[in-house]
Amino acid sequence: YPARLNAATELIDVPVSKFGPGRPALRTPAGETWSYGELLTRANQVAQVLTEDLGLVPGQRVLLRSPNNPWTVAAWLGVLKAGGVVVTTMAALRTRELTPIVERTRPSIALADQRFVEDLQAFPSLTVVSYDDLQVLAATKPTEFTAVDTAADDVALLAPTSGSTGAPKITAHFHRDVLSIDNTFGRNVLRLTEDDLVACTAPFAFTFGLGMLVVFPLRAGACALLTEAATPTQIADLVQQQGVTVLATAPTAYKAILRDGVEAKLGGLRTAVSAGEHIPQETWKRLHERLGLKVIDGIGATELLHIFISAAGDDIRPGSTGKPVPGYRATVLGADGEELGPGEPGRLGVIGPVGCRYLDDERQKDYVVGGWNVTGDVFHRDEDGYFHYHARSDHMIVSSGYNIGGPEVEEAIDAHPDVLESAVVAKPDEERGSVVCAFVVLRDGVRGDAAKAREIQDHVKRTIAPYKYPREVRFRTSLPRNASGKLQRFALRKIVEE
Ligand code: 3SK
Repeated sequence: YPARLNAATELIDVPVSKFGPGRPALRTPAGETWSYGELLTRANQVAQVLTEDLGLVPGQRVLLRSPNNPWTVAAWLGVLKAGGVVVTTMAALRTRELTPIVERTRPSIALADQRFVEDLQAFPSLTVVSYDDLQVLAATKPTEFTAVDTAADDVALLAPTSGSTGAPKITAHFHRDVLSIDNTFGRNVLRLTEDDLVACTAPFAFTFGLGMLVVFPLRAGACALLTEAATPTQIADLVQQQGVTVLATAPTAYKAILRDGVEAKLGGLRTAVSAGEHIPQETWKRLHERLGLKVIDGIGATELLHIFISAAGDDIRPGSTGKPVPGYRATVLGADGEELGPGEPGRLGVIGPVGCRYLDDERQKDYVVGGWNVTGDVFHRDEDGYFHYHARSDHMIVSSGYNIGGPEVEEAIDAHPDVLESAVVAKPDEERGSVVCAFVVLRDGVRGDAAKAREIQDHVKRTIAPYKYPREVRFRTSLPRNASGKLQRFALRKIVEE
């Protein structure tokens, strides 16, 4: 990348010249459409509101709080154009969860959808502007704005990540990082075209959503369908009604779509992407059998901004997550940081154009070890260089000296016809060190009693090595998930440790 680079110029000014101002850039289910030209105009006007009315100077941080909608994209680009730094937050967070983020990132301005202004009033250091007011102010501004001449390695984005304990870490990403995710995953794996309409259930505040709905579509001249929180069934309806060609969501949504028997509504998809969690093989296979779709699985991290191991089309090897995305290298590390050979499971290490930079955080030294970004996932690499997922490193259960990968047990439980979903954790046990404890959500109308627990245990013993079976089964009506839909396994661990 050139030394001077403003990511927003590359994401909107350049596409307007390349694809024309009239192409649709953003759509909403309510029928609103913003062209590339309109998005550029509004981003320019937001930049002027920030600099002229709110006194933003380059390097200052601007917190955004909103569900996915067109004004958030304009705000995102406007902040960057004005030389500011975007601080992303999930709309679902409340004052209590916003407090450590605001304290750590110290934004001076917040732009928020009017429905989400209230929780921000708790922070006297913030000038809070609602989108309603932003629109009024923006309408008075000229449509042109020359982006601030930022350096390629000026920080553009501060993205909080909750981590498994819930204590937020703030990842910092440069202007060049924002473009880099397109030059790696976007161009080489996803390959959007101008004809694509992309939908993604992840909020922009989760960098999976930012890439899928802002960075990749804008750079390809494609259109993004922006939806606020939607259930998997609503997503399937939208895909069908709106003619979505590319869907990106988490395995949980694909599982729920299959469970509800509405997968035929995804029939118009050209591409489907799964990230956020490992997709069980059973789910991948069923989508392939029923729709002919080869879902692109991917593992990414907020620390590395987006996906770094994945595969598409004929490169997909079912059961494996894929190979390092072009631009990245990956390895499997042993307990002492040594690189392990094929077939040996260990901690995943990744190096590429984007790496982890926590804002003032001791945990940096745990994440970047010997130059590798150590993501906290256990994988093995096969002879052909494909990476196979085992578990989060904190999701290996050691019982009587046996290493049991949690996801493997969950896949076995989920294959029981009465099970909707499950999550397993290690329960401390005097005799065995720990035992596998399963939290199981049953399908509607199925009774969770001791007989059903035994049936599930026997089913697991028949499906995988019997020593891996859950010695304890607890029935639940749902599993705890965070605002981006990730399972909060730490909440389950807390229950069994009490
Ligand atoms: O969790 C993931 O797999 C992920 C994917 C893309 C971007 C960011 C994340 C955390």
